[in-house]
Amino acid sequence: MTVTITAFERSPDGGMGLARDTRVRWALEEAGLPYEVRPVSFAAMKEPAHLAVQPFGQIPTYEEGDLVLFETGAIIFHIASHHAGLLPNEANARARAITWMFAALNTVEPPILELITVKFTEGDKPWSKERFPLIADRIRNRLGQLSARLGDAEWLDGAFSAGDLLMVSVLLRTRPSGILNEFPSLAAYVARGEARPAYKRAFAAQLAFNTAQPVAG
Ligand SMILES: N[C@@H](CCC(=O)N[C@@H](CS)C(=O)NCC(=O)O)C(=O)O
Repeated sequence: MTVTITAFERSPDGGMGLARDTRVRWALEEAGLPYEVRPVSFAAMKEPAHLAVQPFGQIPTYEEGDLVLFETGAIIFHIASHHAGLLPNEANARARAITWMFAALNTVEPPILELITVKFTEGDKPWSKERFPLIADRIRNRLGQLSARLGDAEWLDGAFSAGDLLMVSVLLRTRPSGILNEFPSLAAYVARGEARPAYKRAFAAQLAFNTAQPVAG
């Protein structure tokens, strides 16, 4: 059955791979699933047709026959549940990998998103300069804890899993600020993720998409 995802018509990052369709593309590539991409403009994202699919007016979404999903965690969990390679079979190992999926989205990503918001959406506010270092320190705290847990392991818990896929995707968003490189073991962990052939295919696909000819009109 054909899988269709949505992505920004033009990602604000110009193809750096930081928009959330990249993590879904990566999971689909790891699972070996072909997919199509439906571009959505910022205006269309807030219109009824898209809101019927994504109630918060965001990308990405995932369509597979009658099934329509939103939220990258749920989409990647669905892909990982139906295809080999992203979640271990053994029940406890599987539960731990799912724990890391939640940790990536629920514990590590929130302060990273705050930094992006204060920089790009609230950058003109008088307090943003003071707030920025406070949030940066919150990210450093989380990354220090994560780095301590990872130690010199290759992945977070045994073999590469959807937990690593989400954690690497989230950590990539700290690279532009320079914070990722303050944690060499996490920078190396992210580089291992980026070196996976499935990630490379996903990155190349989103780059081609975001740097294609400008949309007319
Ligand atoms: N929790 C959602 C977040 C989705 C999200 O924030 N998507 C961004 C793109 S990466 C978006 O559509 N932003 C535009 C907007 O919110 O108006 C998920 O993981 O799918």
